[in-house]
Amino acid sequence: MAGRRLFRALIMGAPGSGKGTISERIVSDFGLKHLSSGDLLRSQILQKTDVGLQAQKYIDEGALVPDETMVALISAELKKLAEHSWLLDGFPRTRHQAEALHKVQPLDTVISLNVPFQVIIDRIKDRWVHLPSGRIYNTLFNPPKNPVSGARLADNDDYSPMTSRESAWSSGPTTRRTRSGSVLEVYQASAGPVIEFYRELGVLEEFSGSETNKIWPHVRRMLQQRIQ
Ligand code: G5P
Repeated sequence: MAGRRLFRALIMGAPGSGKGTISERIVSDFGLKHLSSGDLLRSQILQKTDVGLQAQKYIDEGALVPDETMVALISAELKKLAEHSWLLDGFPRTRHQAEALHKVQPLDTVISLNVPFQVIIDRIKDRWVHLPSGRIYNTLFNPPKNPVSGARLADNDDYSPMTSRESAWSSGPTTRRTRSGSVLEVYQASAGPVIEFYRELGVLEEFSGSETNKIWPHVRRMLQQRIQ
């Protein structure tokens, strides 16, 4: 639309902090295009592309996919969204990624979610993955819309509890140094420099809390003031 100012935002937060959930609400209320690095990777994995096969190994180990791969993947997608306002979810995750993005597209706002790790560990105990699509559900907070003909998730072959990560997390990242526990530690190590980068640029907005429904109104209010 001629004369319309485009708005470019990022949402970041630890795995399980509610980025995806809040992104859905932002997209619904403000009409931004949503680009999730995790969704993109899952799609590549399902299609068994070279990028997908490479990414699978890192994700299985709870590690970050290499910066070069991520920058190339996201840059290609952003080119398709050149005429749109958008919300990035999960990228950039390292300072290198943030600097690469900043060179081609500075951000207007960075939403950083601070949810205590113990809350995340507790919440993901109820998490299930729908194997054919890779979609993730929470039996308490966000159950599937079509609950597989009344069957319990545990009885349905399509669903799997996210035990590889969650059950290990439930013992706490500091008490059991498993691949799973390290996912939160990996986030903590890589996110600090990214947060600092955006704080220095003056675009960082931090939101702390334990419940998405309580964090969301604050995010919404901030965006209402920013998006015209
Ligand atoms: P992703 O896909 O970016 P994560 O692990 O960072 O994955 P995830 O797991 O999707 O992020 P989220 O989006 O922060 O979590 O949170 P969510 O899905 O909205 O909510 C988590 C769960 O809690 C859901 O079940 C939800 O219903 C529930 N929930 C939300 N709010 C509440 C609440 O208030 N109460 C309760 N009880 N429940 C709630 O990345 C996956 C992997 O891809 C690679 C990495 O290996 C990464 O681990 N990757 C990258 N690697 C390098 N660079 C990048 N830029 C990369 N991006 C992805």
